[in-house]
Amino acid sequence: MKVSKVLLVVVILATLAALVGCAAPAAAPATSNQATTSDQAAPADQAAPAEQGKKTYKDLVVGYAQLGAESEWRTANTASIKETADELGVTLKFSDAQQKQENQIKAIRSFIAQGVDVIGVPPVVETGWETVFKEAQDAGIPIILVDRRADVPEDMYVSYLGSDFVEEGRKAGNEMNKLLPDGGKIVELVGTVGSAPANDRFSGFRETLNPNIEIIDSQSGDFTRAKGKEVMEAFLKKYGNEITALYAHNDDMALGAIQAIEEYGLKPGEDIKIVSIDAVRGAFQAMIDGKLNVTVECNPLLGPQFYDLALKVVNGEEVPKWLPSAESVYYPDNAAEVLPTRQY
Ligand code: GZL
Repeated sequence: MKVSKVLLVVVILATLAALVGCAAPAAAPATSNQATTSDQAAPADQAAPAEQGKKTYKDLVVGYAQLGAESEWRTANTASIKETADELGVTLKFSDAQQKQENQIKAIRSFIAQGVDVIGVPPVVETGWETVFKEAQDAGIPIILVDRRADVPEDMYVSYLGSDFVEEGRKAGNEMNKLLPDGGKIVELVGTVGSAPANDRFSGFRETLNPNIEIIDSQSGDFTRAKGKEVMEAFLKKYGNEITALYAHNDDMALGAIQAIEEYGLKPGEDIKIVSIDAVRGAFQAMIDGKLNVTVECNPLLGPQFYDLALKVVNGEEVPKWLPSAESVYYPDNAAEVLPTRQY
C-alpha cells in the first residue's frame, strides 16, 4: 500500500505542476521576449498629443463648393474629394452647384455661416468672386482654389491646386500639327464659356498650331457630351466634308461629337481626326475603337493634395501659391494596355 500512497502523491504533485504550467501568467515578466499588451504601443488615450494647438485631419472641417456633375472628369474629381475625406477622417461639407455660379456663391456663404476651417472651390467661371471671397476673408476662413482659377487678387486665396490649362492647349496644338502635317480645316468645341480651362485651352492651342491649319469654327459645348454632339451636328450641317479635324476641350464633348460624326456617315478618327483633353476612361475606349486620335491628360484626382494643403493652411504652414498637377498625353497604340490602369 505504501507504494500506492507514494504513487498517489507523485500523481497529485505532477497534476498540480501540470496545472500551474498551463495557466498563462497574468502578465509575462517585462524581461520576456514576447511583447504583451503592456509592452505594446500605449492605448489611444495615451498617444502622443497632436503638436501643441495643431489640428489633425480628424478635427478638420472643410467646405467644398463643387461646381457640378457635367462630365466623367467631374465625377472622378467629386469621388476623389469625398473618398479621401472618408479615408482621412476629415469632416466634409459638400455641395453641387449644377454649373451655376450663384449656387457656388450660396454654398460658400453657407460654409462661412457654419464656421468651417477652410473652403475649397473650383470656380465654374473666372469672374464674379471678389465679394464672396472677401466675406470668407473677413470671417478668417481661407479659400483654396481647386481645379480652376478665379480672376481675383492673389491675396484672396491661399493656393491654387490644378492643371496648367494653357500647357494642355499647347500640347493639343502640337498633337493636331502631327495629325495634319499638310494642314487642314478644323472645328473647335470650347468648354464652359468664361471658365479658366476653356479660356486657357483656347489660347494655348493657338500658340502652337501650325499656320497651315485653319480653325473654321469654334463654339461652346459647355463640357458636356450632349451639347458637344449638338454643336458638332451643326458644324457638319454647315461644313460637311470640309472638316478635316476636331479639337475638343474635353473628352465628354469629343465623345458626343463622335456620335454626331458617325450619324452623319463619316468615320471619326479617320475622315475627321480628333484631339481631346482629360484622358477619362471613355476616351481610352474611343481610342481603342479607332474613333479618337489623342487625349491630353488633365488629372481630377485632387483629393489627397487638397486635404494636405488644407491641413497645412489651417495650421499656418507655408504652402505654394500654385500646385500644378503632373500630366501626360495618351495615344491609341497603347490605349488597351493603359485603360485597366486608369482610375477615372
Ligand atoms: C479641368 C476641368 C474641366 C474638365 C472637364 O480641370 O475643370 O471641367 O476638363 C470638366 O471635363 O467638366
